[in-house]
Amino acid sequence: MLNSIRSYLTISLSVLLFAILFSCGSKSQKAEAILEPKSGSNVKGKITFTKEGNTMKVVADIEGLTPGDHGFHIHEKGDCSAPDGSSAGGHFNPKSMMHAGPDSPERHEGDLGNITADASGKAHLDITDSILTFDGESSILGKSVIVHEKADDLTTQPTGNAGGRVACGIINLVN
Ligand SMILES: [Cu+2]
Ligand SMILES: [Zn+2]
Repeated sequence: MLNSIRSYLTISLSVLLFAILFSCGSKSQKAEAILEPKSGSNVKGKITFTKEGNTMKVVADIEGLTPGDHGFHIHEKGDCSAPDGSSAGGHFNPKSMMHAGPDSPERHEGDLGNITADASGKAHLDITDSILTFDGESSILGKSVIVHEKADDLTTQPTGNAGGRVACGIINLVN
């Protein structure tokens, strides 16, 4: 009698655990970074990262920029504390690649190219990326997004010569 109750409980618990694990695994994961101004700028904004199958959708809305192109990267440290954003370290590069543009198969994982501000200083970006991930050592979670003063030339090593850092935000999972 006691044995059958025990095995019934064991089976029930296993089914429950399996159900919990399965529902977590199948949920689409989303993260966001809220930008704070750096280097005396007025740049603000939000970036969302949504995992869709094997790709990552990246949507950014940023304001307070000078018109034109601004380097837009994920940097290796989730630390925006320095007034000039230098605490975020270099470009996120877990696979030791060269700096390049977002469409290059060999690039820093964090190389998202440029974001372009209009005459009013607003920039909108909506891209799908095949390299960014939330999994393992290449996960962008806990890293930071940096927006630069100048355009990323997609060539100069290892920074793209994008100048100072005008905004910084840490990437965190959201529901
Ligand atoms: Cu950068
Ligand atoms: Zn880079």
